[in-house]
Amino acid sequence: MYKIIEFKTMGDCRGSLIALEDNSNVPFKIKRVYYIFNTKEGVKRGFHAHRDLKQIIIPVSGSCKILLDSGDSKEELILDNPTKGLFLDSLIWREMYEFSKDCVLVVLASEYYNESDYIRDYSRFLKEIDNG
Ligand code: T46
Repeated sequence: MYKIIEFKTMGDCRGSLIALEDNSNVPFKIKRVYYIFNTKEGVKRGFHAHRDLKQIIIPVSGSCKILLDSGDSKEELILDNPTKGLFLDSLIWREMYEFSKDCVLVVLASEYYNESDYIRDYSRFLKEIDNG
């Protein structure tokens, strides 16, 4: 399952501000935050799913495309709005590409980094969702 979460923007004449809080506009306890930036032209990232991890991806600057694959259906989204976060539940295959030069993705994660939570092989992903 995935969905777009629209964040409330606090704005005044100086500009805009968005606050993210556990179990409020973020539907899990945030254990880790990382950011992806300076992605080179033509590079593709992702190509994995997570067994348990939930995340929210926020394009705080620039844009990229993301292909989301549940095993049954695929959808391509454009991430280009810092007021909208993409919530990704577990067991969604993702591929990211067409990063603009100024693209910065901030990612909020429900768990600490754990390589054994990654499914990096697509046929293994299909098997795990079938058995799930
Ligand atoms: C995801 C997408 C959206 C760490 O050591 N700690 C971390 O917290 C993370 C996220 C990564 N790493 C290491 C693992 C690799 O050696 O950093 C390197 C790059 O990670 P990766 O190749 O997994 O990067 P992406 O952009 O393909 O995927 C990342 C996240 O890993 C992943 O969870 O959903 O962004």
